[in-house]
Amino acid sequence: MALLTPEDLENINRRLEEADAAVRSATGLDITEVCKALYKTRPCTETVGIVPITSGNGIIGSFSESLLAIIEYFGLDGFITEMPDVSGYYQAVKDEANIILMADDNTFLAHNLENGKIANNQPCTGIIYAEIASRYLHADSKDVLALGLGKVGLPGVAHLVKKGFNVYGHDPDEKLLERAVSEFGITPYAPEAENPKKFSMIFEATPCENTIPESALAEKCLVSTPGIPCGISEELRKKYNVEIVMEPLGVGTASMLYSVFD
Ligand code: NAI
Ligand code: 1J1
Ligand code: MG
Repeated sequence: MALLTPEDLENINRRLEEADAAVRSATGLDITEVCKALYKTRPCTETVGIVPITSGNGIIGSFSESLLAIIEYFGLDGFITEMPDVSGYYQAVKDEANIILMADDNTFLAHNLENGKIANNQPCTGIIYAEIASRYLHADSKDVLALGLGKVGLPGVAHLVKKGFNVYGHDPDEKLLERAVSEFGITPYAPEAENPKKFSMIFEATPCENTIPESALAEKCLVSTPGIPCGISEELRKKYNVEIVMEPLGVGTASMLYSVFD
């Protein structure tokens, strides 16, 4: 699992503002409006308790602080517990958090203690980046390219298929590709084909660079990607006038929160 680093989280407020502007430019809606359209929920007076977790690779510098900045950016109240782990969870509940946010190396969850709803970051991230891709105002068809069919990518693909999009996908892991073909009916994408297809919407969810082949890029296409590092070079972005939505933590966290609201 590719873990965030403190460098990924530098200037989180500026990154969120840029992502909000990019989502608005691509879809006509901001991040909050996409979340509301996606989950048909709204925040009321929730207080979010953020519990630092020391297990595994331990506390990531500024992870909890970034989550607090993110929830405040989206207009919610919250606090970071003084103690980590079980003691922190106890404090969060005692201090009347309505929603708990906490992450170990494998699972980043949001748990709404009022209504029992629970969310996992990986599917919530895949679903919102896929939703953003699906709402591209300059789309030329219902064809979407999905690169990376793992824990984030596959739920995004499932969401696109459910919304009626034609999904073309690739993952070097043949088992994952086969599963996406058999379970969701996607079309394997072959970049080495003679007349490779071009896409106006690309959803990328890999931990690798240069995953997006030049031959797949339509002029002014949208790349919607949670993947860190970015799957497309600066050079190709400029050459094809690519619109890009990419942000390390806040967009996925907003998706988690709206998925556990009433
Ligand atoms: P994963 O390991 O489950 O899946 C990644 C998949 O990408 C793998 O199946 C791998 O075979 C595939 N892949 C590698 N190279 C490829 C290529 N050239 N073309 C197509 N597929 C390729 O990882 P997971 O959990 O799905 O995370 C994906 C990325 O998303 C990671 O970089 C992770 O850090 C990031 N992430 C970002 C979040 C955000 O809010 N921005 C939230 C959660 C994860
Ligand atoms: C670990 C988070 C690891 C990631 C979204 O409490 C702490 O400081 C640590 N235990 C947090 N997960 O890096 C995922 C979450 C993007 N990557
Ligand atoms: Mg995000």
